[in-house]
Amino acid sequence: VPADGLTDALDLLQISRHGAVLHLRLNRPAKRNAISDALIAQLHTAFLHLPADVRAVLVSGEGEHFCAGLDLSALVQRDIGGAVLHSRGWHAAFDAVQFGRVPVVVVLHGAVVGGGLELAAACHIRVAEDSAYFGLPEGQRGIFVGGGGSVRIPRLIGVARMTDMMLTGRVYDADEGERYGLVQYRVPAGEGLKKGLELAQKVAEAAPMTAFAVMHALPRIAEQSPAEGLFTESLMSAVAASTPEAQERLGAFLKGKAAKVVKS
Ligand code: 1HE
Repeated sequence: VPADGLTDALDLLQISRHGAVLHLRLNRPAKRNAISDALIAQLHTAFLHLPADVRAVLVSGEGEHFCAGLDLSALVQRDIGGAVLHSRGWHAAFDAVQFGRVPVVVVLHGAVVGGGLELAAACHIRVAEDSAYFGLPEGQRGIFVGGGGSVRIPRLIGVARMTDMMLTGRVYDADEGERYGLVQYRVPAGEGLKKGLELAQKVAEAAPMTAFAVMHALPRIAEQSPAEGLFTESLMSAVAASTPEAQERLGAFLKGKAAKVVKS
């Protein structure tokens, strides 16, 4: 199915294809999908080697929980240099998720905690089932986020809410997650994969240059000054509009052959 014959080597991921969508399941349910060195390396590898015809990725977790975060057994007795490199390894893996070739939809259920929330924050569209809950137990464990959470999570919910989660151990439920912007979609228990796949299939139909612009330009423009952001926007919009695919889609609309925008 996927990643150029890598399936056997990626034994902590369950990988399947649904047309242009590649589905990656974290597959360590006995350890609540805790992210070990092997799992982070496999995630990184999978995202670096997506087959060329994949246009969207769906991520989910096997078992009762999406992900229990960092495999804490791996933290014990790591030296300072090793710990910095370990965190940088997570950054590289999650950058490959956020700034890869295709958008990523993630389906969340049960515990979405610590590094599990950091992984979710690196994805582009988050769907939460009713059972999902979000926590940053790093404070209780005497550690800090290391998988990009301090950069990505405040951009979703603000520094104040993340501070509260880390200092008091506050856990947000699926309702709060939706209200505060941790997830864009909320579905009943058991319906996450259906919704996630439906969304990933829609995403896979987006023109590749539009998907690229959304993934790569939008977050950068958000960090730029308004003047620089507007200029980047002009460049990106000219690049997108000049692709043959855009010309084809615009032509189809003008001939009355493309879908209109309708209320959902
Ligand atoms: C683990 C881990 C883990 C479970 N590392 N082994 N993350 C945390 O602090 C979350 C810690 N985990 C939990 O709070 C709970 O396990 C859950 C709420 C996620 C799930 O509870 P439950 O009752 O369904 O399962 P369990 O019985 O607690 O766990 C089942 C097994 O998974 C058990 O091992 P076993 O050998 O006794 O069967 C647990 O020890 C194991 N397990 N979670 C290692 N996290 C880059 S920096 C990121 C920093 C962080 O992510 S900090 C947050 C770490």
